Amino acid sequence: MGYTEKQEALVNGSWESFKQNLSVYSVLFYTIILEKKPAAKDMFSFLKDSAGVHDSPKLQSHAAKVFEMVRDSAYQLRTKGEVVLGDATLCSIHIQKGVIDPHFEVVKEALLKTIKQASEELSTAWEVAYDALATAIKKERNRRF
Ligand code: HEM
Ligand code: ISQ
Repeated sequence: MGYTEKQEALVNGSWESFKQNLSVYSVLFYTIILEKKPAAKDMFSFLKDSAGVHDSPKLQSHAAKVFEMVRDSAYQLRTKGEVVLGDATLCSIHIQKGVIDPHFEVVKEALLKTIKQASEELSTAWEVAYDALATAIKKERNRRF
């Protein structure tokens, strides 16, 4: 079964809730990631030198970008049935930072938990969109190396 309009609407709805309280949810997102994988702290330039996770415009904009991309993947899945990466530099950044496959599961779990907090309802809509995007990123990486 393809990605439905209903699934896309669900993603857009919870994205709105997420955005309305971006400072809270972006801190929550990073906190869950670092709980799972404390070493990830040194990977992010804007976390490296701070003790713990603190709200900042940088933190918010980086976190928002990830959610925004998953939201865009939901749109792509509904309209053309696949996810095409728009930004080719994205893969280089992740390779350069040493991101490996298991990290995608950590980010996935944190993203789903954060969305659940923001919207109280969670279907597989976010999960399907995230997985399609993560697969596209990994595929592009494997194609290059
Ligand atoms: C950078 C998106 C998965 C670690 C970025 C950037 C984007 C992005 C848009 C560049 C600009 C920015 O940070 O705002 C995504 C998406 C992912 C994903 C959509 C999953 C589908 C991961 C994973 C890790 C990771 C699994 C591993 C922990 C990083 C790091 C940077 C980065 C360390 C550089 C941040 C910096 O210091 O500037 N990612 N990412 N990403 N990503 Fe990801
Ligand atoms: C992954 N890639 C880029 C930015 C991020 C911000 C928070 C958590 C994971 C991320």
